[in-house]
This record gives sequence, C-alpha cells and structure tokens, in this order.
Amino acid sequence: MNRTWWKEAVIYQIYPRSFMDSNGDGIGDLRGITDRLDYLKYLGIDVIWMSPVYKSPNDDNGYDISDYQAIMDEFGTMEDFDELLAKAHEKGIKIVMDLVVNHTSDEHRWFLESRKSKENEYRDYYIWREGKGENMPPNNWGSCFGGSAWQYDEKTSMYYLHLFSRKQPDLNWDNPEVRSNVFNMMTWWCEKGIDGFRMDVISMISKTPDMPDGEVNGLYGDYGPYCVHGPNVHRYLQEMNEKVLSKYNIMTVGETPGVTTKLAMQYAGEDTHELNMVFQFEHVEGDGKYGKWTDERLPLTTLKRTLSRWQTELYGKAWNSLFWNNHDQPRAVSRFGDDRPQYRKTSAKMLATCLHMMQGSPYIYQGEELGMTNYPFESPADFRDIESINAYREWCESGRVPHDIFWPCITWKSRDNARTPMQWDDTEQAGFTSGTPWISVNPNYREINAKAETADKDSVFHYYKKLIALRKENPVMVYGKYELLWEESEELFVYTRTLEQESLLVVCNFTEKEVPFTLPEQFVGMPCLISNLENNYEKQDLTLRPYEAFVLRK
Ligand code: TEU
Ligand code: CA
Repeated sequence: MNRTWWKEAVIYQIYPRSFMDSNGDGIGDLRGITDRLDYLKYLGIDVIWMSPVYKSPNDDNGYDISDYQAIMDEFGTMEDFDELLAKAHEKGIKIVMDLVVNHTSDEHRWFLESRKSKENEYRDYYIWREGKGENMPPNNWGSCFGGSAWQYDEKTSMYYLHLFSRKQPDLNWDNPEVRSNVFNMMTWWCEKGIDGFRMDVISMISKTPDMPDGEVNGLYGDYGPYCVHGPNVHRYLQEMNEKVLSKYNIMTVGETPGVTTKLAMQYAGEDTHELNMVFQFEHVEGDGKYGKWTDERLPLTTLKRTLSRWQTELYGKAWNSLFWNNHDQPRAVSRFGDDRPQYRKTSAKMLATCLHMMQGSPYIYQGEELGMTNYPFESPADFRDIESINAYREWCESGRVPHDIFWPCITWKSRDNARTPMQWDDTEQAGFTSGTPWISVNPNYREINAKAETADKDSVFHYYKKLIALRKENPVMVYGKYELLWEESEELFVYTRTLEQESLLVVCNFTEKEVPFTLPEQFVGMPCLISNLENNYEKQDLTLRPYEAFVLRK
C-alpha cells in the first residue's frame, strides 16, 4: 500500500456559520476561524475541511452557491480568506475546500441566464425537460428536501431538475462547457494554494439521459438508480483528475452517497486516477422509519458488520474516511454513545477510540472533541435547517404521522443537532458570539465547553489530542490490517490491527452494562496504549465497565 500524507492526516471539519463569530452579528465567519487556529493546532489536527464559504443566498447554508470565486458576505472577504489560508499554513495546517458542483444556486449567473430563454447560451448548463402535461412534471422523482425534484419555470414553460432544494438546480455535466468552467474554477483555487477539495454529492453528477420514473417509496419516485453513480461519473472524474487534480499535491475526498465497497475501489482506488478517498454513509444509514427519520438505534452487530466490511474489502485497494458525525448527522455521543451526564465523557472517548484505531482518515466534526451533544428541541420553530423544516411539514403537518410519534424521530436525526454553535466557554452564548446567534446555543454549554475541556487533563478533548498524537507515532494505526473479533457480541466492538511484527488490540464496550472479556492469549501482559478508564489490563479475564475502551500493543 502506498504511503501518503493524506492517509496519515487527521481532518477537522468546520461548519463556519457555527464555529466562531468575530463581529457580533451572530454568524460565524472566516476571521473567527483564524482567531481559533491555535486551538486547532493545540488539538493536533493536520487538515481543516471547511463547509462552503462561497457567495450564497443560504437556502441550504452555503450548499447553494451563487459565485464560486467570491466569499459569502456574512463570512467576510477574499482578503479574510487569504489571511486564514496563510495563517493556517504558517502553523502547518492545511485547508480543504468544500466543492459543490452537482448544483449551483438558482441565483448563480449561469442559471439566471439559463432560465431566460430556450436559446440562451447557458440553457444547456442545467437540466431542462418538458412536462408530461399540465401540472405534470417530466417524471415522478422526489427531491432530497421534499416535494418533486422538478420545478416548473413559467418563463419558458419547462421544468428544471433539482435533486435538492428548488434553489439548487442541478448542473448538466454532459455539457463540456460546464465541465471546463468547473475545472477552471478549481484550478483558480488550487493556484491560490488550497490543499484539497471535499466534493459534495460527487456520485450524483451524471444522470441517465432518458430519466424514467423511479420506484415509489413514500410520496415520490426514487431517482437513485438514474442519478447516483450515473453512466459517465467515472469518465468525468478521470477528466477532472487529468485536467486539475493530478497537477497539485492536494487531498480529494468524494462525498459519495450510495457507494458500495466495489464502487469505492473505482472512485478512490490506489491507481484509478479519480479521487483519494470516499466519504460514505453506510454505517450511518439504514435505520430510518419514515424516510431517514427514526428514534431507534441500529444493533451493534449491524454497525460492526458494515464498518468491518469497509475495513476488509478496501484493504490495500482503496481509501475511506472515518467519521461518526458531520454537519448532516446528529451528534456522535448522543447517537452512538450515551449523553447522560454519568456516561457522556466515557462514551465519547470510547467512540473516539473505536474510530481512530480503524483504517481510513479520521474526521472530527467541530465540538465532537468536546463531547458536544444533540440539542433539546422543544418545537418545530427551533429548526433552522431546510431539510428538517420541510420534513416536519411533509410527514407531520400533512397528517401522515402524528406529532407525538414523529417528534422523537426528527429531533433524534435533525441536522440542526450538529449546527448549534461551538461551545467555547461558559459565558453568555458559549463565547460564540457577543450578539444573538443565528441558531440557539445548546443549554449545556456551561458544563460542556472548550475552556473547561482544555483545562482538564482528563477531558474528552485531551483524549482526542492523545489519539491524534498516537497516530503520528504508530504507523500500525494507519496501515495495519484489520480483523474483527467477537463478531456476535451485541456489547463489545473488538478488533485487531496488524502491521508486520506489530499488533494492536482494540476493545470497546458500547453499553452501560458490565461485560466480561477474556484477552486473546497473545495480548496478555502487553502494554496499554490508551484507555478511557483506569484499569489493570494485565490479567487475562477482565470485567469491562460501562463504555470502557482500551488498546493494547504487542
Ligand atoms: O449532502 C448530501 C447527502 O448525502 C444527503 O443525503 C445529506 O445527507 C442530506 O443531509 C440529507 O439528509 C450534501 C451536504 O453535505 C449537505 O449539507 C447538503 O445539503 C447537500 O449535499 C446538498 O448540497
Ligand atoms: Ca460574524
């Protein structure tokens, strides 16, 4: 397996809107990030992935871009960006940009032109189709954020495709001009000195031209088979690689919903010349009751089976990302651990152990290193996210599912859980802003905040810091071969990593129960690399306490 810097890197995701507000308008910004670089340096991360900071009307918080070469007004200026990049580089931190090119905003110049007339030179930059009849869209596809995936446009009496909100029209990648414009824009950022791209829904850029109805599951048809891993996606990525990516020493990660291990070997194979790694969702999906909404957890055996399959099938062939949460997912400790006060810290550290010891590049989502939790939503008025707002309307206000049943599901999975402000200290608004934050601060900020965490050597923060440092000293964490043990256990996640003569044994108790565990012979008496509780790991027969985790090295 080739050794590369991005396989060894730990990536920290920033959601700029919620990270740090430097000017009191309640919205996080670029200067806020620059001000907090020392905190990230102290944590020890190598790379920052910033969610989009480009000009945007913010229908989907920056994932609807109206100018790829300008900064969103609320976030600052291009000078602020240049300063952030320079200061990060001074500290040895790399910056990866979010690249959202499956769609633009409907306020992007290309779309404003495109919708003007059928003859406009930008018409073919987007995907326009005739309806099937009056008030009948071209097919039955539903959009990710509710409603039809087609929007009727009066001006030319045709529909345009939007797999996300109607303010996010899909670009037509089959048009070579679209591709060359996107590649030029990427080159412009690379020349500025950025260190890579995280590519939003990059598995969806190629659509089957005939666009048949999809299988109906809920209110609308599923576009999946026709838009995800479409006919030309690999060709377009290889072209992108040839024209842009291969010319720079950058990191590329493809957000690839719906990817299988087999497809990942193509998207992010060792020598397929597309992307460096995939960012896939199999371990955080499949638990939904109403679409993606649910209040139930997956059994541990299911989670282990999924994660293990990715570990073993990609080994030596392709590279994966490791994450428990991001800006689209609920908080890791609430979802996979236990956020009750007596277990929050221990279970957050357990989850970190389990993830950082696996193969892949670990991603830490802002606040995860503090053990930040889900938000205690009280009413739908608390939501800011277009997906949660629309879902509540479509599932609940429509009368399909009663509020009392739907409420625990939407609050458990809402993306807004991840988007509440970063908790810096125990002052008003958690030190995030001197004004009124755009979304409420989690009321637990007085106990859970960066100031308290950095001051306490036994904190979740210091545990993450230690895990990150260990990765730098132990190539086995990066390159070792993975093997799952105790496969049938619903309580314990146990695996080994092996590189040449060296092995790690990773043991994590995912429950609040005391669980007996017998050390495999070869690890008896071996030193402990890290553990989240004090214990004597020299005896062979152990009783693990709730959420206990440890790693032995042989
Ligand atoms: O998300 C795309 C994606 O994978 C969706 O399934 C996503 O999980 C969504 O949150 C529905 O639950 C990317 C971005 O990460 C997301 O923030 C954007 O809203 C979306 O693309 C559109 O750009
Ligand atoms: Ca601000």
